[in-house]
Amino acid sequence: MNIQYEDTTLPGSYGVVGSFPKSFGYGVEVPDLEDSPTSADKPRILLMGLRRSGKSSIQKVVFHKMSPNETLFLESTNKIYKDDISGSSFVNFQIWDFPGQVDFFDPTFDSEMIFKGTGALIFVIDAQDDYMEALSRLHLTVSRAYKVNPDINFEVFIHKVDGLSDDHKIETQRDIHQRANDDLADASLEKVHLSFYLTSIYDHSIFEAFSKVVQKLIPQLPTLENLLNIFISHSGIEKAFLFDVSSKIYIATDSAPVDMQSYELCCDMIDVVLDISCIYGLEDGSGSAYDEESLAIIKLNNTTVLYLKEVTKFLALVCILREESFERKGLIEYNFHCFRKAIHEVFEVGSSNDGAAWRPASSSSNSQPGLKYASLNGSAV
Ligand SMILES: Nc1nc2c(ncn2[C@@H]2O[C@H](COP(=O)(O)OP(=O)(O)OP(=O)(O)O)[C@@H](O)[C@H]2O)c(=O)[nH]1
Ligand SMILES: [Mg+2]
Repeated sequence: MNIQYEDTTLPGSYGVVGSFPKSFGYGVEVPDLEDSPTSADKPRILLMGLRRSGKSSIQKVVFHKMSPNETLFLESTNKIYKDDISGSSFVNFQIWDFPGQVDFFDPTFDSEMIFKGTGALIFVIDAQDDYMEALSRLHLTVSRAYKVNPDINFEVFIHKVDGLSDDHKIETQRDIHQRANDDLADASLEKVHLSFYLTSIYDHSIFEAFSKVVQKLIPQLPTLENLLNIFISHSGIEKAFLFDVSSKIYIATDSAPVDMQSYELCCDMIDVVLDISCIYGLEDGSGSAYDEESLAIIKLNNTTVLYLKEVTKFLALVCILREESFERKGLIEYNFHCFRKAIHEVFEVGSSNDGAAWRPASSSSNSQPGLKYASLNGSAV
């Protein structure tokens, strides 16, 4: 098959991510010119898999707010669709959506060029279909890509699991995991690590899986996690997520385990805040629904409080806490102020004139900005 490239920069589409090198700029607005060095250098995530496995649907639902039902009308992809999502997202990466019928043996398929600058390769398997062919294609794809670039993160989305019972889901994941790793071992490629996720566009699982894929590509992740841990432990907060507002991907959370319900609550809160802000917050319909004044507190009827606050142009902190802890609102606000300052230090403001560009402040991703938080008993730590 003759591979062609389609490069589209949709208005309001996301900035894109790849393997984020230290020099990587976050959310920098760069014009996306075909084959320009900037465009080529952008780290990228590839979406591969058999025809109709759901690749384009994933990309449209996560990054273009398409509703899951609308994906029924998507046409089959016949060229590589390069989606540059800088401009409205914290993470500056590209997503390349491949046609299902890529022929690796076609001379026009330039695997060097495609896999060299790739941070993550997402292989989508339709779990509602017979997956044997998908497994052999997965093996072929991974071995090809690994040969060119052993640093790629290989991520397998066991997709469309909305049609499966819970037992069936677990069994399918176990079986796919086993077979895929056996195939790699048979080819003496046991060094290659595959990560598996159960996903569906009909719930939040696809956003959660994408969050984890993106997090692996952020060199500052340990620092962000530490900052969140310190922030929540001194503020009486149960769970905190640092969200990329436009995609609802969380780029970091504290180290307590994530349960789907908490994540869904926080995603829903972002929707509520943006919707209310769009309807009532924009003067004469202009401006942005999310800005430095964005702040929301929602009290649920089960003594839980949700708290959302702007951190940067693209990021928001969303926390879940008990009503009792919220009585110390001043303390939380003070600690948030410290947290926000620390995040700004981590992603030192870049040189772009609107202050939207973020760059890693130092090459040491574990360095902690020297900030003091107030603790619950009042002392600074
Ligand atoms: N039930 C279910 N259907 C899905 C899901 N994701 C995608 N689909 C459906 O799967 C069909 C194929 O989706 P596409 O996104 O076009 O698949 P693709 O992998 O891009 O296909 P090609 O471009 O031909 O390679 C569509 O009818 C989608 O509605 C899912 O999570 N659950
Ligand atoms: Mg497609």
